[in-house]
Amino acid sequence: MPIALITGITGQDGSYLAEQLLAKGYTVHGMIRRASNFNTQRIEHLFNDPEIYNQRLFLHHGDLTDSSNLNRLLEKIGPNEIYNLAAQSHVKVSFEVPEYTAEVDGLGTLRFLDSIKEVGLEKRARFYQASTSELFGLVQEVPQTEKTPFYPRSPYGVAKLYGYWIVVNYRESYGLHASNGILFNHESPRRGETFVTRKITRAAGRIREGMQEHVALGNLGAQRDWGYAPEYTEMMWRMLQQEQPGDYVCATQETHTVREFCEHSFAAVDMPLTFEGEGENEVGRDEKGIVRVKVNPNYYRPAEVELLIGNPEKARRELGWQPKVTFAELVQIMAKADWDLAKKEKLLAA
Ligand code: NAP
Ligand code: F7E
Repeated sequence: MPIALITGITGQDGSYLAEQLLAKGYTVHGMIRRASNFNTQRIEHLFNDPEIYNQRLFLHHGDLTDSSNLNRLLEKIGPNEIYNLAAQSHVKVSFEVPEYTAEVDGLGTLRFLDSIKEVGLEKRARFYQASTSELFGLVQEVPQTEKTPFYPRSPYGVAKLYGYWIVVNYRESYGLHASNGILFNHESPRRGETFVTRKITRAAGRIREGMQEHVALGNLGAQRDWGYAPEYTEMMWRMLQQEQPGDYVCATQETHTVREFCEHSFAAVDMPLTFEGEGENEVGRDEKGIVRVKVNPNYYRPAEVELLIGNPEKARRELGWQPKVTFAELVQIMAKADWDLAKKEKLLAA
C-alpha cells in the first residue's frame, strides 16, 4: 500500500486529503506543529478511530523551518507521495509577518525538496506543492491559465512564487516528480474563520440566532473564483498519479464578489440583505432595515488582488478533473453548517 506524507494535515485541505487517501487504502503520515492548545480538531474523527490512528494514520511533530526534522521524518517514513500543504496561508497576515511567511512558504519548500534529495528519495517520492492563484495577483490576463505571467501582490504571493519556481527547478535539475497545483480559492465548513467566506457564514448563522449584531468586512468588491475544497484535494491526488509531473490550474472559471457571497449567505439563513452606499459607507441591511454588514477599512490590504478567475482546461483535459459544486451550492453548504453550529452554541450557552 502506498505511503503518503502530508504537511499541514491539521489545516482545511490536509484534513480532507487525509480522509481521501485513507479511503483509498494509503498509510498516511501527517506533520503537526506543537501547540499549547489542541490543533487537531479537523482530524479528530480520524484521531479518535482506533482502527485508523496509529494503525494507518501516524502523526509526527515537525515544522517547515526545521531541516533536520524534515530529514529525519523522510528517512523514517520513506513516503511514495508527499503533499506539501503547510504554510502561513493568510494573505493579510503575511503583510504583518513577511519574513516568517517567506521562511515557511518559500524556503520551507526548498528545505523539503532538498531533504528529499539528501535522503535519496528522489526516485521514489512524488511531490505536490500547494501553489496558489495569488501568484497571478495583479492579473495580466483574464481568465488565468498555466501560461499567464505571475504578478504577486503580497509577501504571501511572493513567498509562494519562490516555492513555485524552486519546484520547477528541482524537477528540471534533478528529475524529481514534483508538481505545482495552482489552486484558486477553495472553501468548506472547515475553512479557517478569518478567511472571508467562513467569516461571513459564521456571522450569518450567529446573527440569525441573535448572537451577534453585524459583521465588519473589508473590500466588498473583491472578486474570487471560489470552489469546494474536497474537490480540490482530490485533484492533488490525481496530479501525483500522472506518469509525468506538471503544473495545473484548479478553478471553477466563475468569479463572484465578496458582496455576492454575503447576499447568498444571508439569504441561506432566511435574512435577505440589500446593499446601499459606497466604499467605507457601504452597508448591507436586512428586511427590517437593520445594518448587518459594515465596512471597516482595517480589513483592507496594503495591496489588493481585485479579480481572480481561472481556466482549468488543462486539468480537465489531462486529469479528467472538473468541479461539480457550484458557487450557490458552496455557499449553501457553508451557511447551513454554520447556522447549525450557531444553534448548538446557543443551546450550550442557555
Ligand atoms: P490552512 O487551513 O491555513 O492550513 C495550513 C496548515 O499548515 C495547518 O495545518 C498549519 O498548522 C500548517 N502550518 C503552518 N505553518 C507551519 C509550519 N511552519 N510548519 C509546519 N506546518 C505549518 O490552509 P489550507 O486552506 O488548508 O491550505 C493548504 C495549502 O494550500 C497552504 O499551503 C495554502 O497556502 C495553499 N492554498 C490554499 C488555498 C485555499 O483557498 N484554501 C488556495 C491556494 C493555495 P496549524 O494547524 O498548527 O496552524
Ligand atoms: O480574502 C476580501 C480580501 O482572506 C478574499 C488563502 O487561502 O486564497 C486565500 O487568500 C478576499 C480578499 O482569501 C475581508 O481583501 C473583504 O480580496 O478569504 P481571503 P485570499 O486573500 O484570497 C488564496 C488562493 C490562497 O492561496 C490563500 O492561502 O476577500 N475581504 N473583507 C476580506 N478578507 C478577509 N480575510 N477578511 C475580511 O474581513
